[in-house]
Amino acid sequence: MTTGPDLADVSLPSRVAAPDEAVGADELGLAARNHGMPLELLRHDLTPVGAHYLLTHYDIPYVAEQTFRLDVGGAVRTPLSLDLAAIRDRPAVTMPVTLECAGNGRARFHPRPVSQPWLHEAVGTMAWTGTPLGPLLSEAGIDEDAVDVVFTGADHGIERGVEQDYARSLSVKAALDGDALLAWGCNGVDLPPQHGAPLRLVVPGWYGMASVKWLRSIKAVTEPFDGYQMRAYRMRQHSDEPGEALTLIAPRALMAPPGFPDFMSRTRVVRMGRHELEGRAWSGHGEITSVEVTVDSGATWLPAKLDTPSGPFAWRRWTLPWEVDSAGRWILSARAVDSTGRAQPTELNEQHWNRGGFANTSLQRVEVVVLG
Ligand SMILES: Nc1nc2c(c(=O)[nH]1)N[C@H]1C(S)=C(S)[C@@H](COP(=O)(O)O)O[C@H]1N2
Ligand SMILES: [Mo]
Repeated sequence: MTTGPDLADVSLPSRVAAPDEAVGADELGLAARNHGMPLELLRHDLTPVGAHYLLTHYDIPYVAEQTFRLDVGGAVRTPLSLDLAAIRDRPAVTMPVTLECAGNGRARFHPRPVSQPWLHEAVGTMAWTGTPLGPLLSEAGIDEDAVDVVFTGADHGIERGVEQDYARSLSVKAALDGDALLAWGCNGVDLPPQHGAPLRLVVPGWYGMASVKWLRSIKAVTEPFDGYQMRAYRMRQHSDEPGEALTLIAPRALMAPPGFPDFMSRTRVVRMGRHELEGRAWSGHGEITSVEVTVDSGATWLPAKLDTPSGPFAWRRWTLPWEVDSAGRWILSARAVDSTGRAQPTELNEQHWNRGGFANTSLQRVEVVVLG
């Protein structure tokens, strides 16, 4: 960690926007780098590679495949240093995994925590190809007294005055027994640079911050890992409280916007007749067991039909026929419940605010004008 006079101007504390404060140029800059998935692509089971959302805290590092090594060390019996060929020679699996940024929905909080200003679109599902993490760690032989496994990326930056390599940890148990992959491919192609080439971690069911891109080192440690990114991703009301760590993804349903949009407002325009509403729902805690949809601004809720998901960590498609027989203006929305009973709010304007702007699963508001 480096702090000092040179970093004074970048050591600012996190900030919450004033009630009427517009998104600033710094937030716009982040939004332009870290694009979301256009919501109409919720119609696709797998998100096309270039349309999956992106979240990169610093720069996309240049990592040369020829000289790449993954170091596995720390509190292990047999430290390993593997090149890409050795990793790709290991048993491979391909599985669809829905990734969602913990900050998805942040810009819809009132007041708005100033950071990457996601509305709804920080989500995507790709078929990730890689080798399971657990067996590799077992071969290295994690020491009995190790508690966490730290994953470090090749990217480097400063956040609130703290200079760092991007690093996150999992407990030894989650790393050994979980479903995490060391992935080199997505949707049948090699990882592109922006998604972590040549190798990244993918932790199914967890918010995206756990899935470390440009992975260069895995280290078992005997003290709980307390790096910057572990302290940052916590639910807090005030900046001085410890807060609760973000882990698994909370349930959410989104609707592919029906009809056609107005260019600026994105308000939807729909003609009278029969439409099929559709979208996707997901949860890191368990299977989605119900999706309810409102077509009358929250007055009534109708059960949607659920398709079979393509895997235990992939979003689930839902559909609902919608017969439109009168002109008007409505808010449409959907709400998800999972097998653990976790659920989205029941009211259209209900929000559970926190200072980091995390896990905002307040309901989507799809504004629709029905033409007469
Ligand atoms: N090395 C590294 N890994 C990272 C990040 C990062 O900035 N650096 N961002 C994390 C966050 S916050 C998210 S939401 C996901 C996004 O993955 P994607 O850009 O492939 O969609 O990557 C995670 N892994
Ligand atoms: Mo994220």
